[in-house]
Amino acid sequence: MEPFSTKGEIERAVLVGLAHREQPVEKLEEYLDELEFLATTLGLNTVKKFTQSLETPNPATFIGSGKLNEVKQYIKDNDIDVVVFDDDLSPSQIRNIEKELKKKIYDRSLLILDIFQSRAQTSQAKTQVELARYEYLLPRLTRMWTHLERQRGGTSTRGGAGEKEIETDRRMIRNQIAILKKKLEKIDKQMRTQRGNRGSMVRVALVGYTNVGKSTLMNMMSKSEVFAENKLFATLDTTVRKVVIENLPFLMADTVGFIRKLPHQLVESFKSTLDEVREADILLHVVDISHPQFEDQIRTVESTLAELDAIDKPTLLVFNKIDRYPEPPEEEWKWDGEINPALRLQDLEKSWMARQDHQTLFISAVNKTNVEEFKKTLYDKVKEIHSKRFPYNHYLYELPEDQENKED
Ligand SMILES: Nc1nc2c(ncn2[C@@H]2O[C@H](COP(=O)(O)OP(=O)(O)OP(=O)(O)O)[C@@H](O)[C@H]2O)c(=O)[nH]1
Ligand SMILES: [Mg+2]
Repeated sequence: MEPFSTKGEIERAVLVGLAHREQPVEKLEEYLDELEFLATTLGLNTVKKFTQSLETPNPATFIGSGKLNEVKQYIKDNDIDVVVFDDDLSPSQIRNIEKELKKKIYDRSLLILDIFQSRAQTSQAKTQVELARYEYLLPRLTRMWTHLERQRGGTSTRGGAGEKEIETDRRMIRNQIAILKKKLEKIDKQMRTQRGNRGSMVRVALVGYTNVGKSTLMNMMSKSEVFAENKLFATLDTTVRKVVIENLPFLMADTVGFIRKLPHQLVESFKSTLDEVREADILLHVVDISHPQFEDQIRTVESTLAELDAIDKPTLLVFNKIDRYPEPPEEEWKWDGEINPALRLQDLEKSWMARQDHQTLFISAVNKTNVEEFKKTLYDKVKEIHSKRFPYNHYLYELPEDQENKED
């Protein structure tokens, strides 16, 4: 299936975000910026962002009816194709909103699912995404959706689909889900065998929020050509490369990035891709320190790791993109009032290094700043595990200076 686009040209979108009890209004702008980045990644052109504050979301239409009317008027006047909500909508909310606006409705999960779908390369990734997308759509089938999907498949029913078509589609989707699950089981088995054949080399996995520079770091370490670009979810498939620092060989895996509110269907169906993370000996948690929300991103990654049962592994926290860190002007960091001063990079480094939970490193993968320090730290970590696992072949990782010491 193609991503959800029938027009064949860049579609115009409005975004809708809601502040409520669990989602403070101060965060809304940042969330919508990220949503716009997601929309751009899928090829949508964001024309306007609507926001509203409610105590709790409206159970019928998510936003209030006044706001919905405002959106309706705007999309009429401005030739809008798509309306994107920053939160997940319930099946009935989607139906009600769609009935009112008569446009394609995306919620955050569907947007992410469609991006994944447009980026999946291998049979495994394609199957995983398709399964997640069907699981997501099954309870949410609407007349509009059925109509659009059928148009894409060339079996359009003029004037929209009826209940009967929707029921047929439901049955078709249930069948597909069963087939896809079987197919995945088979692929998983092959992957397990492949991983088994790799022996007991130490395994390091790059993890982190999307677009932080995991693949760039992987390419730097292994001289491989993993695809890296300034878009969200450039990587979907796990790539594993053998890396050697000094004489010490180990395996390094680059995997899919995480994001706030990653649809749980995706986490579920990507579990086998994420086995590389679950089975890793060491995690390199890469952080984009130039991103204004990097601390939120760290928390998102940590809770996703917890969901994967991988939170307790030895972890190096690698702060990347220090070349882009926005240093605050002097009057801001010297501020000694009640509000926290903006931190300079050196202050930030100190405060993170003072924490005891993880070892931290500050690098720029693009400018190659502190890369030697990074390699040395990683080397020490890998060596620790390697020497326990292979107590008799310690010669493998001898550094030139170790040899010199021995000759003395
Ligand atoms: N300025 C700067 N940009 C960087 C650095 N490292 C990576 N980038 C850029 O950040 C963007 C994302 O890099 P990727 O390596 O694709 O990031 P990723 O974490 O693999 O992203 P996903 O696969 O989408 O999760 C690219 O445009 C890189 O060139 C860095 O140290 N400094
Ligand atoms: Mg990547």
